[in-house]
Amino acid sequence: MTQRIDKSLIADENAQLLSDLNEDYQALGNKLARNDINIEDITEKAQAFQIAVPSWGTGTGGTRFARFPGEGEPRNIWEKLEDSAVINDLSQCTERVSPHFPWDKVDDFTELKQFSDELNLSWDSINSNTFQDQPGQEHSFKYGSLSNTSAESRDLAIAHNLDCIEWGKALGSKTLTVWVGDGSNHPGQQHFQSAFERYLESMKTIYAGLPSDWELHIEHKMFEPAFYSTIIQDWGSNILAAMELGPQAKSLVDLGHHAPNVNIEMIVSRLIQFKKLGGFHFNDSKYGDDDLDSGSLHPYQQFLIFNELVDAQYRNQEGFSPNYMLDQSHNVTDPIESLMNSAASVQRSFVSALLVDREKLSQYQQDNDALMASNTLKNAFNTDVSPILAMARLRKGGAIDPIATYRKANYRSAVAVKRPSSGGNGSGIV
Ligand code: AOS
Ligand code: ZN
Ligand code: ZN
Repeated sequence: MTQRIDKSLIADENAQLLSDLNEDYQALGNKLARNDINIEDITEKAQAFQIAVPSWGTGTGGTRFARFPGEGEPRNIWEKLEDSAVINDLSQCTERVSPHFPWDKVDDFTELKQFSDELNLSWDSINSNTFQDQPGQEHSFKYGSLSNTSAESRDLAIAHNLDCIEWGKALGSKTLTVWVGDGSNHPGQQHFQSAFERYLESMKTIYAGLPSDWELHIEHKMFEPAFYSTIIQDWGSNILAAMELGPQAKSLVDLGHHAPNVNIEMIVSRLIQFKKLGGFHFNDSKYGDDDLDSGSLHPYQQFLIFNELVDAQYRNQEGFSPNYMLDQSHNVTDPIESLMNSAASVQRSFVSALLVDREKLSQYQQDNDALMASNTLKNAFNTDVSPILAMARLRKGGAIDPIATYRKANYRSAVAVKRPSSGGNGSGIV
C-alpha cells in the first residue's frame, strides 16, 4: 500500500499533540464514566465509521456563473483517487470513493481497480449521469432521460445505467445511485402520471439488470434543473418508486434536496421503518441544494439524523445498512480540506449520537417528559467528542489534526507542478 502523505510526517506532527490529546481523552473518559459509558467502546465504534468521498468533490465546484479552480486540482479519475488517498491517509474514515460516469473517464477498469487497490481505496456507489448530453450523443436528454416522451432517449438513459452496473462490477461496487434531472419548467408541460409511469418502466429495466447482491438507490430532489416539477421530487415519490421496483431498490437522502424546514430526521425514521433507507449524500444548506460543507450550518440537524441511525442500530433494525457519502461543492476552499473537515463532522454526529442514553430517553418518552427527553439529546450533542475523533484517527495511523498536517505536507503545491491549471471559465456545477 502506498501512502500519499508521508507516515513520518504524520508521526512527527502527532508527537507534538500527543500529550495534550492523552490528557483531554482521559478527562473525557472520566466524564463519560460517570454516566456509565466506557470511552473505549465509543472510540472503537468511531474507528469503524466510514463515509465515502465523491470523486467529483475533489475538484473545485462552481456555479453557472463561474468557477474559480485552485492550483493543482485533479484533472482525471486517477488524480481524484490520489487526492482521495490523501484524505483517507489523514482522516482514516474515508476508504471508499464514489465515482460518477461519464465524468470519470475510464478506458481500462482493471487498471483503475489495481490503482485503487494500491492506494488502499475501494469503490462505493456508482453514480450515473443522464442529466446532460455527452458530445455526439444521438438522442437528447433536454426533455428528460428515464421519463422522456421519446423512447430513443429513454433507451439511451437505460443503456447508460446498465453500463454503469457493468463498470461497477469491474470495480467491486455493489450499488447504483440514480439521480435524474427529469421534470418540467411550465405548468401543463408534462402529464405528471404518464411521466412517472415512463420513469418507472425505465427503472424496471435497470432493476432487472441488477446483480442479486446489489442495491439500486434512488435520489430525490425537489427542484433544479427542472424548476416547476421534478419526477422524483421528494421522499414520497422516492419510496413509491422503490416499493414498486422491489426490495433491492431503496431511497437515498441528500440533505440539500428538501424544502426548507422539512424534518429530515423524521423522513429517515420512516425510511428505516419500511426497510427503504439506502443511503445519504451529506452536505449542508441554507437555501436549497447549496452543497455547503456538512455540519457547517446545521450540526444539530445532522446529529438528530444520526440519532435515528444509531437508534436503528441499537434496536437491531432488520435490513438496516445505509451507505454514507459526502456530496458537496467546494467553491472557496481546498476540496481536500473541506472533505476532511466534513468527514470528521459527520463522524462527530455519529459519535455524539452514541452517547445518547437510550434507556432514559425511552422512559422520558413513555412518561411524556418532553423537557427531559429533549435534554437527553442535548446532553449528548453538547458533549465535545473531539478527543475521541482524534484518538480514533491516531490509532488507525491518521493525523490528530488532519488540516494542520495536510498544510504542513505541502501536498497541493507539490501536485500543482504536475497538474497545470484547468482554467477558470465555464461552469463547474455539481
Ligand atoms: C444533484 O443535485 C445530486 O446531488 C446528485 O447526487 C448528483 O449526481 C451529484 O451532485 C453530482 O452532480
Ligand atoms: Zn446528491
Ligand atoms: Zn444535489
